[in-house]
Amino acid sequence: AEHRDPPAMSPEQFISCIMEAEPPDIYLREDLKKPFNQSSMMMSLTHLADKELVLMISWAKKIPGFVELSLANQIQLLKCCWLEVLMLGLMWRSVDHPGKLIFSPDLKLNREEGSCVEGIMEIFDMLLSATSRFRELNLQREEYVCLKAMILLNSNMCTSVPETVEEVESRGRLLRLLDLVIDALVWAISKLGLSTQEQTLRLGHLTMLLSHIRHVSNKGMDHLSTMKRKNVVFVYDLLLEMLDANTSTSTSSGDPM
Ligand code: AOE
Repeated sequence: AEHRDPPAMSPEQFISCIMEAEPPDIYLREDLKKPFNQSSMMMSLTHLADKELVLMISWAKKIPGFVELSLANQIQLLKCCWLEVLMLGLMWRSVDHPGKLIFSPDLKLNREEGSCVEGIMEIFDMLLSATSRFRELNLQREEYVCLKAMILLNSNMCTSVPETVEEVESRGRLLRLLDLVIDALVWAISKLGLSTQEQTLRLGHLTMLLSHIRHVSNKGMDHLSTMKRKNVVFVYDLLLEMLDANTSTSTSSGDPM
């Protein structure tokens, strides 16, 4: 599977593949003891994110063409975008619940409940406003799955400098994969019965929202690092293990994070 080109598929086929790749809802199934305090809320959120990250790896592997990228490239992409992908998923789950963040069906928080974790309300507010923007735009499921794939595939576009021949080839495949996703988003928008001008504007508005999500993700990262979570290395090993499942020769590429 090493040197294959991105699959030749119609936007319709591509979208149906990534719709099927969507991870299921995650329940915490814990006795979520409200009222929360700083540590119980952070524990619940972290526990949720851990479960979601495992599913995110399976999700990525189901995106047509992703596993044909070099392993180093796959890892780099997931490392760059995991919080953005989690955040977009959160916004999608919350889009029909104004004022609430639906972390999971059994963990729904409003901004006031954020007051027990230092600095989290500011992040909640940014997440809530981006969610309102998606509500205003009446984001459709087909568009949502395209945007999420775009986040993954675009996440290291301006940071990675390919060095080996393999890396250059992998980057080429990545760029063609991004073209597929853009075509898919354009196709999804074209199904909505808008004028040509309105379709162009919608594409612009939706893609501009991605820069806000990157911004919120950076703020969230800053916040998380002040919360000093320690088992990042564990998750990195898990990531490598899960992506490298079919490759027996392990590449010892780079430092965790
Ligand atoms: C957003 C969406 C979501 O579904 C869950 C969560 C839970 C925590 C939330 C975050 C969110 C939104 C921003 C918040 C954050 C808590 C504080 C911050 C509110 O302000 C995120 C909890 C994250 C826990 C850290 C997990 C470690 C991840 C390490 C990743 C890694 O090492 N690698 C290599 C990437 C792995 C990719 C698969």
